[in-house]
Amino acid sequence: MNTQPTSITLIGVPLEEGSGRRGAAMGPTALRIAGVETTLTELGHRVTDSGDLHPEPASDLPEHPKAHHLKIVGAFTRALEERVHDVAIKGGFPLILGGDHSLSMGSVSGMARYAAAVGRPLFVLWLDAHSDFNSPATSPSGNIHGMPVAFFCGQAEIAGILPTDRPLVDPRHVYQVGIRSVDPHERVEIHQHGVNVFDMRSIDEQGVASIMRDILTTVINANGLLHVSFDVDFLDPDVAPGVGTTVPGGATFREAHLVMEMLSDSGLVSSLDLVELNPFLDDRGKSARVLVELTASLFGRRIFDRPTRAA
Ligand code: NNH
Ligand code: MN
Ligand code: MN
Ligand code: MN
Repeated sequence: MNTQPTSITLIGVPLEEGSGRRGAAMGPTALRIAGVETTLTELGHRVTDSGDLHPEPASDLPEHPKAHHLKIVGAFTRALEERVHDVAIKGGFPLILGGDHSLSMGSVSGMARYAAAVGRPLFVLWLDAHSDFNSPATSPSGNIHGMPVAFFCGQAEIAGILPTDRPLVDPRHVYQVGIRSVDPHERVEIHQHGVNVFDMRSIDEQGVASIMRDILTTVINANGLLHVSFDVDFLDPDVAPGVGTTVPGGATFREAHLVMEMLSDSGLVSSLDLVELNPFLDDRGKSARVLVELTASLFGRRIFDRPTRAA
């Protein structure tokens, strides 16, 4: 096991306006009730809960017919970018309690600024049923939670939320695992920009262990930082029903668990989003508990310790 005691800062992001339905704003509360802080403390980490962000809507941003609730999502993006960067630059690990997936425009941009400051490339592991590579021009829904990857790769400049000269993520440093719902334009875009996609068929054929080993080797060889963005719908709906956009045929509990254990062994993870949990749709806290369980594995909980092996 390779998990050093870590200074973790919890950042609650009660944002649901990016998702086109209500409920995800209760995500941070559900994750707290499911025991995220005590679970991590018991594993030996120092945990600080910095509370929830509550930014005022950004009055300088326009109403946008194809990017719904831009003033609210934009305000959260700016506030979270700043908070995540500040936690990382002080040596802390930002753990973001979402909130819908549009928040990753802020968290990943904040980590990209931090990575640029320390001179290391940022890699992103995107665990999701969806590619989230739409832009206002291509989105079938206008919901910004389908756009964050395109945004932090510089491919969806949504009306000046953040400066265009900010550090961007190289799309070839994005690894998407668990994908099974991609819109027609996204298909073209992710291919064109070189995003690495491991869809459910790859998981079936190769297994998550082989996929993760390859990804982690690439990050190690590049001396990279690794941001993990965990969308609840990565999991099969039977495992985690508490999400607005269930897609059948997702990752099993064991597959997700193994991903987290291998991430933990690698010691490469710099930051984590837990997103799209919708407690209103959940089954008696089941999905919130699963997320906390998986987070514990990422932070060193083991069934048995194993001799360390190279990734
Ligand atoms: N691709 C669809 C859209 O852009 C759905 C996105 N929904 C998600 N993404 N839950 O993870 O509207
Ligand atoms: Mn998503
Ligand atoms: Mn999704
Ligand atoms: Mn493009």
